[in-house]
Amino acid sequence: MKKSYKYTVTAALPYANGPIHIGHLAGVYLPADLFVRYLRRKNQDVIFICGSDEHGVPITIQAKKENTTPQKIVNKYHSMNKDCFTNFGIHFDNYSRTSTDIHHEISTSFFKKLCQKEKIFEKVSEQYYDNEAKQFLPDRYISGICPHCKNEKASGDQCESCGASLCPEELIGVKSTISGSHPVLKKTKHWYLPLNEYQNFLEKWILTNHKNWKINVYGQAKSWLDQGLQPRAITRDLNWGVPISVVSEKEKKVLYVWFEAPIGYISSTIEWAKRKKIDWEPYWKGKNTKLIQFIGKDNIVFHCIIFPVMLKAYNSGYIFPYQVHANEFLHLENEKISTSRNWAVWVHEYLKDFPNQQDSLRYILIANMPDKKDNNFNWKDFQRKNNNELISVLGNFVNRSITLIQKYNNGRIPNPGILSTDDKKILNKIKKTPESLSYLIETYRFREALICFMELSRIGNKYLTQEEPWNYSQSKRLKTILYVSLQIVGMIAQLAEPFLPNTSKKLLEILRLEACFWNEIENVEEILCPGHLLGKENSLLLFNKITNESVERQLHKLKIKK
Ligand code: B3M
Ligand code: ZN
Repeated sequence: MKKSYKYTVTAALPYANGPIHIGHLAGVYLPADLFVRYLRRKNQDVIFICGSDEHGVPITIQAKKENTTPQKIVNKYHSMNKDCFTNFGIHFDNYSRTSTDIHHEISTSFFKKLCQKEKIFEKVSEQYYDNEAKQFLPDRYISGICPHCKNEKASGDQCESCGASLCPEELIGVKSTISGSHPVLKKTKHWYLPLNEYQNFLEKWILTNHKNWKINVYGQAKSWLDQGLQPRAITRDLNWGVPISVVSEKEKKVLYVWFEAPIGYISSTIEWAKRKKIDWEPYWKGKNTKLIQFIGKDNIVFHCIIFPVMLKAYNSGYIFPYQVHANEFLHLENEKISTSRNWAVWVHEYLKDFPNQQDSLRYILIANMPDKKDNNFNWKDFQRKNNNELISVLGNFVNRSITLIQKYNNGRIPNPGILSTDDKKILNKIKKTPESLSYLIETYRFREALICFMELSRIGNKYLTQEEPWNYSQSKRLKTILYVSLQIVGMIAQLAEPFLPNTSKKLLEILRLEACFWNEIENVEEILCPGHLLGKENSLLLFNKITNESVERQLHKLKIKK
């Protein structure tokens, strides 16, 4: 990784219409956080950008459900989600929101400039209208049968079941989700982004230059291109959203949420740069900047087709996504997570039920990450992975090593003495781990990276069991075994952070070790030098056991929801 690069890493802006659940973490925010923590430990210039997506029909539907206003909904869930990410340890450089003035300013100027440059066109067409509710029915205000997968609850802009992006006229047997009535067609004017004019650009940019994208991303983008791109409306007859200034006040038209939300990454960056008093442009226009975007699979088309076309049409030097990383969906107890059915593990509730156990959840969500296909979270597996892997493998090895060195060498790293062939093999193997992890993380193989990281503890446990240091009392051999074990513990402490940041911090404190950059770890002769004194015997408890009672309590909570 060249130091000269900058990295702009974005995570999909969650709708501020509900709390964050484990599916959001496993799908988007945890892989993004792991990747950014790794880049920071590689001493890279990286910004991590996110914020609340506060417009669109999902917000107004939730406001209706909670019998309140959209503004109250976004205020409630914006602060709830911002706190939730902070408390869980997902540290963005900026977590903004699309109701800010700066975002309204930037997204409307983006729209106006596309108008002026005639990169978008107006068209009057017939759109579905609900005579009872007296309003047009865009996006989730209309539902019908998906023409692709026959899902009966597809909405006017996308099908949650197969991820297809739709237009209302494609749906079969439509009905209004407001009044349930059958809508009529009524004329209205909208502005359209001529995606079809960018077919060749996208085919070259994606199909030729980005064959390296994950198969689910490349595949979905390709299927869109194979079907042939059509112009897409980028305005809506709604009164909640970024108002467009090209119509008279009385007509309530706003920017389509999926036109302005991706611009939210840029406005969040500008807001951050203003606060830091630095120039934002290098992060969005620098020729040595890599834009890496983490999203869920139902957002692929907006990030691979629509947003790049907007940037291309706007034509003022914006970079295009270097990587769009989309995970599949995480299920809960083998059922689809559903906000509306309250079938979820809400992160803020997890933090209350399992205080200071963020790393236990990080561990299982990385281990079960839905990277290539949908995957599942269940509470019994959570208990098993925490107790039989984190505690019995990682925690146990650290505990044994620290207890031994406190007992036999007063907590001081001994001279290695004469290293056996096995000792040398182990030291060489652990020295290669940073490089192996770099390869796996930089190719977004986070589950394999976690397995590679945990291998250090497995090697350590096996070493102690075969060497049986307790049989040597004060001999030279004992000191060599202690030296080798503590090099492994030191490597674990240095490499844990992207996966288990809280554990890494605890371990570095126990070892009285500073976190060093990844490249330094690769080149250092030994992580803990002879003579180095460890911290006094503070708690060696790295993880709490997950009890049967706590699992039963969670399952009971879910049963109530069934
Ligand atoms: N608010 C996430 C979703 O579809 C959507 C992401 C916007 S990223 C610009 O739930
Ligand atoms: Zn479908």
